[in-house]
Amino acid sequence: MLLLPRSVSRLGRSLQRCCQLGMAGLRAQHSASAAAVAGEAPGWTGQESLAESDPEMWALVQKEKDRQCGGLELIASANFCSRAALEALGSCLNNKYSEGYPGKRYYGGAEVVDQIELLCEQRALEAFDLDPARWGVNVQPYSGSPANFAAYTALLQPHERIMGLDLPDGGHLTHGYMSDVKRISATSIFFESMPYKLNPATGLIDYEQLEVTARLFRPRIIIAGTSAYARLIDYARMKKVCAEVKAYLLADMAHISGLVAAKVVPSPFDHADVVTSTTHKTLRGARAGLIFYRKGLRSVDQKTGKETRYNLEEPINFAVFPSLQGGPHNHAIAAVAVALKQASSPAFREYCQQVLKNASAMAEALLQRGYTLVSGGTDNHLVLVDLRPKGLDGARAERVLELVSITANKNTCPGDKSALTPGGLRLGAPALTSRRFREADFQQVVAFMDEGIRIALEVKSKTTKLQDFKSFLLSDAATRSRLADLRQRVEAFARSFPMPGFQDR
Ligand code: DSN
Repeated sequence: MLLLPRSVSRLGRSLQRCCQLGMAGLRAQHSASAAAVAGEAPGWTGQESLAESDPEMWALVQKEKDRQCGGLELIASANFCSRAALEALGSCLNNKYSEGYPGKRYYGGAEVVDQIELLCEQRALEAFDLDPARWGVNVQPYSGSPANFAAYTALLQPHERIMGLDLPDGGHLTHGYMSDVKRISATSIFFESMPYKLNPATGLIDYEQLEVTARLFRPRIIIAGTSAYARLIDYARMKKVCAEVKAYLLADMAHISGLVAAKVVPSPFDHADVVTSTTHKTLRGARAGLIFYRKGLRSVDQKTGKETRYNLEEPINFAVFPSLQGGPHNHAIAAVAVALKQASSPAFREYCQQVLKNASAMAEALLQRGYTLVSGGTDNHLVLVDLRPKGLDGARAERVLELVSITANKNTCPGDKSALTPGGLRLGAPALTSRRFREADFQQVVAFMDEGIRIALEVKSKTTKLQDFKSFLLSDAATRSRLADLRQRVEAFARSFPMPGFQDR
């Protein structure tokens, strides 16, 4: 499947490039090639391919590509970006500095990147069916964590209060995570955070507790967003709490933004004041972040009739640049624009429908094999398996699966004490669905996983600590042979599916 560098195809590619460069380029290329043929050190032209310029790095990229093709990617936040978006990402747009915003830059020569950024903004609003009179968007955040920090910086004074789902309950670091002994995320260092939790009995967000805590804590922002939660969020209920305590509702839809664009899950835009997202998870674009903000009327006082208008656009734009970031990554903005165009297509909607069907098929297959799922199932793109009833933990399962080319991640379940050996395993359907896996294929994926978990259980019964377990996997001949056999079958299966992106990178 992989293209190996061959001098013939290299020459062909060089010639093709020369044709595109015109006569001056052709001459420069010819002298560089002639020097190479004569064995002289060629001058730097910057037109050498990665394979020519840095074979060591090229080989590592090939190795990673091969790993991705031969593996079953089940990290719930992962996806495979399209070739079209990757072309924009790897383009000359990388070269352009353009601090500021379209029409208001600190550098000249920004006329094209202005058009690119405006196109990206337009496509972002269109992808989520937003009226430009009611919503605006900043497309410059480098990724999701900077987007969240910028949103808080815009809306809050230092040490004002936020509430988000606790990280061990399926929230995110940037929703104010702190441990019992340390403020971990900058969002808990520079702001005061109070978590809300899952109800351990149901595995669902404990909205009652959230309401009680919000009345006591009086946060300025409540965050509706998750990274390891298999159910839908009740945005209307959270908005009601926000209205009562006069907080903003910020929805971090990073995990589900593709599903929202495809309208296969409820939209946070119906209720939130601010919506943040990454662009590379279910949205399947390049890695970047977005901040959507409301414009226009915010509320009308019931007694006095006094109108309050949103004032989010200027503070959010100012927080992103110049407060927190420098030059926008124009190559990423262009690649996100490409992905947003794709996300508005009927084909993308079909993809997202299939993501939900596949996640559901995975949940069903796991239940049939006797696994316990947090919340009992899934309504979105992921499932959270609670391995504790099987007598296993996520760390051991993750390691065994990794050795058989199945990529998943350990995850805390409600009530877990250790983040290093938590009880759960998070499994997502978006990436493999981009490789055209369907429900029956996910049943096979679960069968492979189940084989791996059985090996993990046997090895656990013969070892003590996690480190012994890991060493045994690599040293015991019989176990190694079982792992090799399973890995070979997993990889043969995985390689039979197509892969988005470039063929060789
Ligand atoms: N790393 C992402 C995830 O796995 O959910 C969150 O940022």
